[in-house]
Amino acid sequence: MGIVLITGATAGFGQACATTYASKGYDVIITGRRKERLEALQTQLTQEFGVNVLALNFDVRDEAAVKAVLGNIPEEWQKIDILVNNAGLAAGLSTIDEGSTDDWNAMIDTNVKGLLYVSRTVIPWMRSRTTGHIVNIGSTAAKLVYAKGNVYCATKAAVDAITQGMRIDLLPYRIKVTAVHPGAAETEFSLVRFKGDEDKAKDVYKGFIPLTAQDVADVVLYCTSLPPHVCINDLVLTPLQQANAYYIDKK
Ligand code: NDP
Ligand code: 8X3
Repeated sequence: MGIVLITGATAGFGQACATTYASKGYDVIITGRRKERLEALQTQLTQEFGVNVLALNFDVRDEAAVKAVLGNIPEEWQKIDILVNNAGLAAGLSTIDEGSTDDWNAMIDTNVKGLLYVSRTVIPWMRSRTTGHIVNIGSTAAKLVYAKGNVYCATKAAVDAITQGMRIDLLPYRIKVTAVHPGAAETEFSLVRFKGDEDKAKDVYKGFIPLTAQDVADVVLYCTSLPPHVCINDLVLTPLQQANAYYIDKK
C-alpha cells in the first residue's frame, strides 16, 4: 500500500491515524516522546494487521534529534508516501497579559517549528520520487481566534499559512498538500492544555457531542485516498453542534 509517517502517534488523532492506516495495509512510521506507548502501539499494529511499523522516539522541538533520528532512517523507509504532521498541543488558556512564556514557547516550538523540522527532513525524499502527500493538522483555531486562545490560535494560523506555502512550492514535484482543521475533539488535548486537571478537561466537552479521534482519522484517510489528480487543499470538520472555534451550541 505504501508508507505513512505520523507524528504524535502516542495519543489522540495520531494514534487513531496510525491504527487506521495500518488497518488498510500501510506500513507506518510512528513518532512521539512517550517511548512505552510507542512500543506498545508498534507491537499492537504489527500483531493485529501484519504491517511493518517503525517507532521513532524523539521530540519534534529538537531540531538535532529530528535530523539524527528521522533523518537517518533506513533507505527503504525513506519512501514515505504520506506525512501526517499531527504532533502538537495547546498549553494553557490565558489572556495575553497573563500568559506563560514557557507555554508560548512550547506551542510555537512544537506546532510550528516541529512541523517545519519534520517536513524539511521528509520533503526531499518525496521530491526525489516526484510524489507524496503531506497532511498538516490545523484547527478551527486557525480560522477564528477565541478569547484566551491567542498564541495557540496563532500557531494554527501559521500551520494554515505554511500549508499554503508548501502547496505552491511543491506543485512542480506533484506533492499534494492538505490542511485538515478539526473542531472540538475529545482526546488528551484538554488534559494537556490544563496540565492534568481532569475536571477542567472534561468540562470542555459537556453539553455537546465532540468529534472523536477516529472521526478525524477517517477524514485524513479520505483526503489521502482520492485519485492522483485530485487534492483537497483545506478541510474544516466540526461536531454538528459547533459552527466555528467560538460558537458551540451547548445544551
Ligand atoms: P493529544 O494530546 O491526544 O495528542 C498529541 C500528540 O502529539 C501526542 O501523541 C504527543 O505525543 C504528540 N506531541 C506533543 N508534543 C510533542 C513533541 N514535542 N514532540 C513529539 N510529539 C509531541 O492531542 P490531539 O490528538 O487532540 O492533537 C493532535 C493535533 O491536533 C495537535 O496538533 C492539536 O493541536 C490538533 N487539534 C486538536 C483538536 C482537539 O480538539 N483535540 C482540534 C483541532 C486540532 P508525546 O506526548 O508522546 O510526545
Ligand atoms: C483545538 C480545538 O478550538 O478548542 O485546536 O482550541 S480548540
